[in-house]
Amino acid sequence: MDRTDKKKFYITTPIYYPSDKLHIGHTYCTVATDAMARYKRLTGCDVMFLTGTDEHGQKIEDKAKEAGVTPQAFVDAIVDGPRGVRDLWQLMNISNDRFIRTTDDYHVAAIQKIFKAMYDKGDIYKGKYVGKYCKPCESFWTESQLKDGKCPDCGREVQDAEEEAYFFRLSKYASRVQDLLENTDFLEPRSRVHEMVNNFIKPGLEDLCVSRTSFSWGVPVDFDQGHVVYVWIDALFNYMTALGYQNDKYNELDHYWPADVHFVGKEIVRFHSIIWPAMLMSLELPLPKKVYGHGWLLLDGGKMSKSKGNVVDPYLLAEKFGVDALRFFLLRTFPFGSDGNFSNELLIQTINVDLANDLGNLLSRTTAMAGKYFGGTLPEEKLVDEAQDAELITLAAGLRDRYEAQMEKFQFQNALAEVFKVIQRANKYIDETAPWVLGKDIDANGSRLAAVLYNLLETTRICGVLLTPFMPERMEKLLDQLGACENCRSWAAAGTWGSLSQTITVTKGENLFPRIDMDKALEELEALQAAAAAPAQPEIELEPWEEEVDFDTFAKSDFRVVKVKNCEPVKKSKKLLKFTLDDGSGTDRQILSGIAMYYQPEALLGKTLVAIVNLPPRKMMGLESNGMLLSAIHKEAGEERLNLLMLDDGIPAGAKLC
Ligand code: ME8
Repeated sequence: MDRTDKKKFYITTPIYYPSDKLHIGHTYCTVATDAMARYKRLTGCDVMFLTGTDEHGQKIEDKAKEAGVTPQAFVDAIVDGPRGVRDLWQLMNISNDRFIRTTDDYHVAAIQKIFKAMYDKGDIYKGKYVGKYCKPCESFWTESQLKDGKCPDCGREVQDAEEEAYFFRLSKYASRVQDLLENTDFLEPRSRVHEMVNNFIKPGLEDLCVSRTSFSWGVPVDFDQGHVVYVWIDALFNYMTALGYQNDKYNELDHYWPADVHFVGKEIVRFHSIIWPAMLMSLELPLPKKVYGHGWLLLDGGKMSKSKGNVVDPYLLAEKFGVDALRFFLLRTFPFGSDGNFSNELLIQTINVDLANDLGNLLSRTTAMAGKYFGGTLPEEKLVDEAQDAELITLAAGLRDRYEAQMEKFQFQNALAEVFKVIQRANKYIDETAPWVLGKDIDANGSRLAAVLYNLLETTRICGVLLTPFMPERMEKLLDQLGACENCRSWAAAGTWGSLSQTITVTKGENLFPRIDMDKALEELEALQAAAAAPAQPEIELEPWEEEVDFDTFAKSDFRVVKVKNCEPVKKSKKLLKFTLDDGSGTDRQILSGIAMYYQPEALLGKTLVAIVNLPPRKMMGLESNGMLLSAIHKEAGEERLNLLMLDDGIPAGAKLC
């Protein structure tokens, strides 16, 4: 079938903020989106599944500064580095079709055009943002950011201040947004509508501040230097730039937009259900069909967060219990629209009860009996016993429709409950039919035994197909063990009893869901979590030692204290920074240094550094460099680290090092 003949389905996750490594709460939303995308593909839809990372903003800038690296290097490590965001999604078998980073060039350029379009329309205007200012830190704060009324960074007194900023006319769209929320199914679950309307719209929507000048890590407003675009405008439009809106990188906007659903956590529903539609209304663009606000995974009743130190590492859990078991647990246990309490005990219990006991036993008992009594291949002849078989067959034959009804409402937990009702009924059917008794006299009871085993295999197949979006890798193995043909794995076959060949050959394979010893596993997990929480000892690699030189040669090197008067990137160079230095001689000294990956130029202004000043001048990128700044270099966990030598600011420029 051609792509255009299929029903399209565009689904997104929030794009993650790479200020820290992701935890199990982030994994929850992405796994849910993945299950939905896989389900839609199974039903025959043409799916676009987008995820990515939201990489701008003050928090990232601050964290990068703390880590002594540029914001770009900081986010690169969390997104693309080992055990980063991309690695996690690969491990979790996430089938996203696209991954967007808001630092991607095409996205940045598109955001500038979008900002300008709203400005040209008159929906973005320049005004004054009133807040608090900390002079020593040169930082602008809002009232709510203050700590006990003081600067949250240094704890000193702050003063009233104003900052020039751009505003979006959110107020203009208040009644249209209210109408959208109250009179359509745009936002679900319904309880979130009341929260939005009562808490945010009814008290009066104020215009939204959409640019900042107090930090620089963001998309620059290209018609007003010094302003960067508010991170939420930058972030929300990812859903459209990733399809080609205002850029040439992709060309799928007409095909996939509007999105069928945005899955988002409950704390960001406000941005998605008020600000996002208002901006789309401003640009006269079609609105997404739905925003679904899911609940949080809680630990001990509180939201997980790195700052609380109670992060649950998805890597650890997936490696210990298996990716599919973890995926299944997340969606089987917690109702998607509400909060749920995560615990390791609950995870192990779910694996043992649902997967090892119910599903695992059904599969292993059935395939083992088919092997034992028929050498793996069922005979053609079957003896049907209506009275005994009808209930199981009716239940299994109607499962796909009941499952579909729940999946269409994003009720993963209920869809899985439907599947497990059938699995439990099948296990009861084994007890009722007692195949091991029939097997004692194959000549007399062989055709009845064949019918019983067929009913069990067929039930397991239907359940296996419908569980595939949740456990793609394990279910493929399960269907292989059943000998299910390609056609038997389709959506159509999931709704058709009797799709499995009457003379099917099964193979008893590996135990797909081994039982877990709760006490032992909890103990091991605790040890692993403690080891992971302990600060890792990074592997340090040093440069090779140099050969000996005589003292006179060394003494000829003239090392001087220098002060940074100016520092800026060299155009068209990714590596070089151009320094204007006070070396105490009364004439400025220019030095070029290949450290742009490690430092932001403005962070070095006024710093006291060390330079060797009697090297012959060198030309780089057409500019002259007179000397070299000294820095310490080493490798940490395979990555190059560089630290400029910085001295006490009390030492005067020109002082000689000896
Ligand atoms: O909000 N349980 O990014 P983010 C369930 N960049 N979900 C959780 C969770 C938990 N314990 N903790 C976090 C952002 N999440 C923005 C999104 S979209 C245009 C921009 C969810 O990395 C959270 O609710 O802070 C959110 O939906 C998602 O993880 C990303 O959070």
